[in-house]
Amino acid sequence: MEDQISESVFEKHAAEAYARFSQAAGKYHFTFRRSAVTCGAKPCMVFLGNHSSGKSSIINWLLGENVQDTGLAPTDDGFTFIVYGEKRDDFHGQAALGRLPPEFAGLKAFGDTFVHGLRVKFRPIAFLKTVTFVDSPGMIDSAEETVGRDYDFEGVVRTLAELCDMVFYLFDPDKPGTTGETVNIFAKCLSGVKFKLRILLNKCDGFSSLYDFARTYGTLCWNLAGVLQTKDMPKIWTVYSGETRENAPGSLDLSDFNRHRDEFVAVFHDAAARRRDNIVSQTNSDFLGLSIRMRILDLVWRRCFACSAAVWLAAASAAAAVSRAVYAGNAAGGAFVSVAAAACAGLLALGAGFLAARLASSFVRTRLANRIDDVFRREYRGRIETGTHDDLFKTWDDIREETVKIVRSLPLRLPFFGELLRWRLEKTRKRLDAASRR
Ligand SMILES: Nc1nc2c(ncn2[C@@H]2O[C@H](COP(=O)(O)OP(=O)(O)O)[C@@H](O)[C@H]2O)c(=O)[nH]1
Ligand SMILES: [Mg+2]
Repeated sequence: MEDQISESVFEKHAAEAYARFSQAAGKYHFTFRRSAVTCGAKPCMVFLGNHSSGKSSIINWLLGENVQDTGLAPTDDGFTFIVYGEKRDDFHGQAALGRLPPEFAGLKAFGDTFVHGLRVKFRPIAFLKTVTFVDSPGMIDSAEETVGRDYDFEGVVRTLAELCDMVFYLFDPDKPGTTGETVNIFAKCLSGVKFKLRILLNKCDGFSSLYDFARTYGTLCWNLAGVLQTKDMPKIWTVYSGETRENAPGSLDLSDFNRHRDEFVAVFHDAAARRRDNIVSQTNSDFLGLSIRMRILDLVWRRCFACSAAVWLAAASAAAAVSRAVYAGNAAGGAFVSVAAAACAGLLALGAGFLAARLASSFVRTRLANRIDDVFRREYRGRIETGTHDDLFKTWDDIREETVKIVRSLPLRLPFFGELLRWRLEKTRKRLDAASRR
């Protein structure tokens, strides 16, 4: 009970923080990875993998009911949310969109084709009181076929991976390779959220011999090594769905797989704790990222402002001097001629000043973009020297590339009191940190 209260206090703080800083994030061209936190929402698990890798079957098995259609032929063309409801009800398309858990409301941005394939199924299954499942359509085996999707499939997977609390990625012995869309998904969509990823080698009940299993497991590891850029080999859960079976005559002994499968099921028991961990780490990296982005862009803006102001000042003095000289030079032509000539010369000098200020500002921005790591290190020198930099470098790595692009070319219309905003952000970060430890 106490846990629940502290959890909801933390979620409340996190939700408020996201709402309070969403406008500032927009100004600093920063996209939050988790754009909203819904207090009291259930942990959510998404299942990805080739079609017929057994995603729907494993969900049915976990729920103890055939909620999803299964079969060798592709049975799904869209994503299905399976949610707890007192009454069983199925919703498709637009109707489903309105019934998504609130944190997923942003999915509508993926367009009509995506929404058309969307389903929300309400089921009165006790297990669903603690967790929500998302079943996905299968990946496409060859990279060329990905163009066949009428919506941004990778974008949807990326968003789901960020919002869900666990990502299960299934392989089956028929396709232990990581080809086509699978490669893209691993490389693009799951970077930064690999800590949520659980790799499952499914259908382990189908191996006919130890040799058969070793060959498949080896192939999967070999293929994963190419796409998962980690030094350590990730854990691969060997599972199968359906009734627990003992070894059938002539096939592989299943007792080890059964043990492994129990471990896999146990993961769902601490789903709530996992959600909390995810929100803590995501809010931490979101707000630290925003704080770094603000600090760097504020500095760039200040430098540009100072440089442009200096150029303007010089241009204004030059304009005044030129006007005075032209006025004196044309004194013989009468007052009107000399004033007009002086004004023209002054305006020309100011125009040149305007151009020079713009050039100077763009020069400053290019220079800072080229030395962005030095800028970052100088700004955070204190924290780096004292060793109190926690996730500073990792967060900087995540936002560095985009920051360089912004510094180089995007318009900077920053709030005038950036320092004050950053001070408030830091205060909020500390408050969130304290709430997460409670
Ligand atoms: N032997 C075996 N077959 C499975 C297992 N899981 C799924 N299947 C079969 O694989 C096929 C595809 O399963 P499905 O759940 O529809 O895959 P999905 O496309 O990933 O949702 C079906 O014919 C299932 O009966 C499993 O654990 N063991
Ligand atoms: Mg399926």
